[in-house]
Amino acid sequence: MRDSSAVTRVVDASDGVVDPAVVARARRLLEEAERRAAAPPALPIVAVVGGTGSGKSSLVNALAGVPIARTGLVRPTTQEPLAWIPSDVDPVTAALLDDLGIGQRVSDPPAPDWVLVDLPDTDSVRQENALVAEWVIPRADVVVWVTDPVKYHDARTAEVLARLRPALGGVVVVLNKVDTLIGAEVDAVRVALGSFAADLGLEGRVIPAAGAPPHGQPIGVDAVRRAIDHAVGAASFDPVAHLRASAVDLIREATPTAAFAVRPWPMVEAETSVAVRRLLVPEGAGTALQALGRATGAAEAGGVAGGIAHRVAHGPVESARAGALDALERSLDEWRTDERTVAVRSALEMAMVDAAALTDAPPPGIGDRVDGAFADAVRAASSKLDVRGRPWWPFTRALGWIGPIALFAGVAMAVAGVPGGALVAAAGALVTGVVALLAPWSGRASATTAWERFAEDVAVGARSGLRSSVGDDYERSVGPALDLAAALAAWDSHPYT
Ligand SMILES: Nc1nc2c(ncn2[C@@H]2O[C@H](COP(=O)(O)OP(=O)(O)OP(=O)(O)O)[C@@H](O)[C@H]2O)c(=O)[nH]1
Ligand SMILES: [Mg+2]
Repeated sequence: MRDSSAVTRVVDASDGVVDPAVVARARRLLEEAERRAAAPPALPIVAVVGGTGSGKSSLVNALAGVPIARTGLVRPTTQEPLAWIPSDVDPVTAALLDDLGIGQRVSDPPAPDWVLVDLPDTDSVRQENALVAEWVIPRADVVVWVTDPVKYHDARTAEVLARLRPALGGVVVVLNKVDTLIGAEVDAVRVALGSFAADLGLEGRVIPAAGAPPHGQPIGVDAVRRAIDHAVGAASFDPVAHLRASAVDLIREATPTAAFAVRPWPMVEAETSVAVRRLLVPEGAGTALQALGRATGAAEAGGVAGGIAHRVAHGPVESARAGALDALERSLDEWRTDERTVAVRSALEMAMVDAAALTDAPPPGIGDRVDGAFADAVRAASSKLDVRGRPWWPFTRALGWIGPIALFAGVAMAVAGVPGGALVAAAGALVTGVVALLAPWSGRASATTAWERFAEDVAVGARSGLRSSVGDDYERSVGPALDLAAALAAWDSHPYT
């Protein structure tokens, strides 16, 4: 996706996340791109580049046929770019030359169907020259690299061209000043320069030329002109795409790495609430609640039968209840100091610090807010811990009394010789046994249901507590960074990097 909306989205999303100066530069590139997209210049721009003294200005003069550019012995000579233009240059091309900062223009004699720009050097001590050259080079349709037998292995220009290569359209390589070579040397240097250029990613033929030999006529000027014509025709370079891609590159480089690491709140929330649920719903508390349920069931659903059965199996009901309540409370309280609680809290705190770093906001203190959210969740869910009140308990409680009474009465009747005594005793024993088993079991089942509801409510409560106490701040802080990261991810990597 390399259209204007994708790049606009990136630049818009960078506001407030990356350095405003960078955003402003990116916006200027976009404006330039939009201007060029809306009104493409009619004429291709051909930029003449190279080290100082390689003979760029002299070659421009040779192409023009008359001296239009100043040449010289003093290095560097050219300090301002000069454009040789056709006489009927269109306003859009003229505006582009303004954008490129090329004020000097010569149209006498008129240039062919392209604009030839004589650039300052890329390698002299005057560093502004290289800046001017590097500004124009990636915006030109064709680049003519002029080098000579002495400095063709020009590291500085090579570095500039290699770096800008992805942004170059057509490239013409000229081996200038061949008049200083004799015979076979020309081919040897040309081959060496060709492979040096190929190593930089600049394919194509090397044109031997001499723009201003001290003796005799210029050499190879027509061949250079034809090579430029050919490169102009073949250039598939899209300056608009390049400008847009450069704007995205600027933003990407200036985006803090933390922006790519931030996670959306729902992800943080989901992880935190799983951890919180495990913390606030400890196994020990579940076991304690089941003991409490069993004792409560024995007493409340079992009458005397349940009480005796519980005493035999687990000791007195009252002390079992008191012990279970204590254990339950203890294990629910422990989360506050549990090291895992501390770990959850600091994980959240880290996420918030990362978020705050992106927006320069002070990191919010969240320890108390997290504790508060958890405590609220436990408090709200605690009513669900009630293990009493199965509807059939009054009935079984009655049976829990009737059974033992019938058992004793039956035994007494049998001893007294009353007929049917044994039957009554057997029925009493049966009822007593059933109630003694059923009552604690029912209490335990009731506790298990209560525990499940509690656990569910704690999870839901902790989640919504976290959202209201931490999540909104978090989302506010990381929102812009997430938007920018998403916009950058949606921007396909482009051919210029
Ligand atoms: N032997 C020889 N010398 C040349 C040729 N072309 C230019 N020169 C000389 O090289 C020197 C530099 O020429 P310029 O055209 O000013 O070089 P330039 O690349 O424009 O230099 P800057 O403007 O400083 O970047 C001058 O003294 C020219 O006379 C050539 O074909 N053969
Ligand atoms: Mg010059």
